[in-house]
Amino acid sequence: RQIVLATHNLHKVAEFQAIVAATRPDLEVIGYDGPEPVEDGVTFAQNALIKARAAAAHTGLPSLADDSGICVDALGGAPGPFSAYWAGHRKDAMANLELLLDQLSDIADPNRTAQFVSTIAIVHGESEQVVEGIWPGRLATAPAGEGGFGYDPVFIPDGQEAPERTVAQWSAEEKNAVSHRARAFAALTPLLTELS
Ligand code: ITT
Repeated sequence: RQIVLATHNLHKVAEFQAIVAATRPDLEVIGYDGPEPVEDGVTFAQNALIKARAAAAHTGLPSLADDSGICVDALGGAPGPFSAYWAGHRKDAMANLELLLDQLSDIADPNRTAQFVSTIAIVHGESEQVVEGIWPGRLATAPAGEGGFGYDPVFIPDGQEAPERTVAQWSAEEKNAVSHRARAFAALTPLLTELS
């Protein structure tokens, strides 16, 4: 069964393909290269639906979209849905995470808590559903690690044995087993049965 993944972020494509291969090998995730809609929602769910609807309308296939980001408690949940552009209009991951660390420079543990959030919308014909996955942790004081993308070098997931590592220091397999995206996909799985 083919399912379209409506994202232009190649890191998300790679992570979804790994998660789906491990949990739903009957599904074939295909990319979307059609027109990119204006993401003018102010919530993860609104933006995920905007992207999934555009791909479903263009392809006629069941379409998934992920809208995601990091929500920092000391910043009232920011950057949240604005994570990709936090330091300006150009998507610059290093500038984004440096700005975030600057904004938290006066905040010490235990007040550096944050969550990665992945909101997935699935649109299939008239049916629209939205699920969410949350990955709790806290912000490091300096970036570490080379793996992953976005804010991975500054996010330290909860529940690790010492020495704690940022997600960028984890393998892709470790991340894809427990990430916000994996949790959202797990929540989506019961809704996918009608597609098999
Ligand atoms: P699409 O809209 O085409 O899917 P995008 O990268 O613009 O791609 P979003 O608008 O959902 O996607 O922005 C998500 C941002 O949140 C992303 O650019 C990262 O900065 C951050 N982010 C999301 N998931 C992440 C993860 O697993 N690791 C690190 N940062 C992540």
